[in-house]
Amino acid sequence: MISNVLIERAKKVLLNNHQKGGFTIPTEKLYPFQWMWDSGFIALGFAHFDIEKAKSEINNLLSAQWDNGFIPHIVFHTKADTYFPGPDFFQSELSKFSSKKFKTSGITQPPVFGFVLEKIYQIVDDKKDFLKFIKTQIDKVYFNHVYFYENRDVNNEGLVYIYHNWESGTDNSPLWDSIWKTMNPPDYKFERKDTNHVDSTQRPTKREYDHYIHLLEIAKKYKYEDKKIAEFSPFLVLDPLFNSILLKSNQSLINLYSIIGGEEKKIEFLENKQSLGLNSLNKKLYDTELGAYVYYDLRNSKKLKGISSSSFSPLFCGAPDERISNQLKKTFNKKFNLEDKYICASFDTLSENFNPKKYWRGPVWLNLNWILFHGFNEYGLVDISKKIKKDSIDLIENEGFYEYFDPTDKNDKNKKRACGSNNFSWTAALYLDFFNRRTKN
Ligand code: 2M8
Repeated sequence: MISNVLIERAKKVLLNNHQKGGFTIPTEKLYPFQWMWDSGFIALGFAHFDIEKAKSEINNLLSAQWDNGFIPHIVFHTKADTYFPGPDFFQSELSKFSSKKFKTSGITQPPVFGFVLEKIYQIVDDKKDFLKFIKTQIDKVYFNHVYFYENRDVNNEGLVYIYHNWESGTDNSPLWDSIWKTMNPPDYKFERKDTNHVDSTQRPTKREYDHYIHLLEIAKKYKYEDKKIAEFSPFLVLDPLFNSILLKSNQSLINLYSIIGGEEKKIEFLENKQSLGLNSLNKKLYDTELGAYVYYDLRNSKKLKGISSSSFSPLFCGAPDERISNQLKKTFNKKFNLEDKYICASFDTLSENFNPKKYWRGPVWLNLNWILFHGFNEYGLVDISKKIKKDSIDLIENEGFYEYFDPTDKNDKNKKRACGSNNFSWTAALYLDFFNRRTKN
């Protein structure tokens, strides 16, 4: 299909998912509220054709920030009964810090807003106007980073934990399986809504959901208090993707504060965390044996040995030195950059746990592709970054703006690879951004 037509369609997907209140849902029915990291990518997409919508997207999400700096992963601006768990389950009001303005969830997601503000600043024509907007938002993002370092960096090593698989954004990664084995949650009674909207074989199982719900019950029992969660949650993980995004956003905040001027104290705080965090990422999460970054299970004091698309995300924040980046390239080529597969499967394609159609256990996701594209590109590994961009665009042009895609049998032109929900906002948004960018060479 001609790209101009696709560009118009991508804009239409975003505009159709945009709501009256000035925020955008990821997709109809399956995700009927505003989601945190989705919003960041959506704002970037809007910035290519409607900067006011990009601004209101960011402003709406950040205005649900809690009094302690925490930013929730879902903001329930409006009512909808097509999603579980909703506001009545999360009960954000249990926390003394929660937003008084909106009902929200009580877990977070990867902190994308620092780098999103900077990327948008780089692409807009009217930089003066956008800088004015940045000045109204940047302290909220900074406050959020301070929240992370003060509450979730239990070893003072510049790495912050997540306490729920939904905080990772890579919800049912096979890497959580070993943590589920340490838990034995009740067989909860609840009504799943997601499987009414998409093929249930492409979603997590009921037993997996029992674990997800159980972790939330524990957090609610302790009124979402970070100290208690750190003490009692069976899920306490250092995630290379989450931390790379935080570090990338730190750097963006430093860059933007330098442009604004007069913010030396904040810059100093961020720079300290930056050098600590980059160092720890390499020391604690890089696994020499696997030649890739891995997750670290703080509760059980061990690495979660396995390779996923997140394993290469530290390229995005500039953590790897030359030795590590060379090794990452080799590992990537061996397991993900293959003749018969689209890049980038979300899990090790050579593993027995790889499942090409099941959510975060194998399919290609556009937001991870976008992060990896920038990571490899920044390291000058343009043969890979160009391929990521091409595969991303090809998948969308052949299949549509789906949530995720089956990467297998690349040469089979008749294979149906579209998975999950159609008309998915971040797929459309990142198509627009991919289309407008060039690789280095
Ligand atoms: C998916 O996660 C939600 C929970 O947050 C769900 O399955 O109900 C994930 O893909 C997540 O990364 C994404 O932000 C969210 C909305 O698109 O959907």
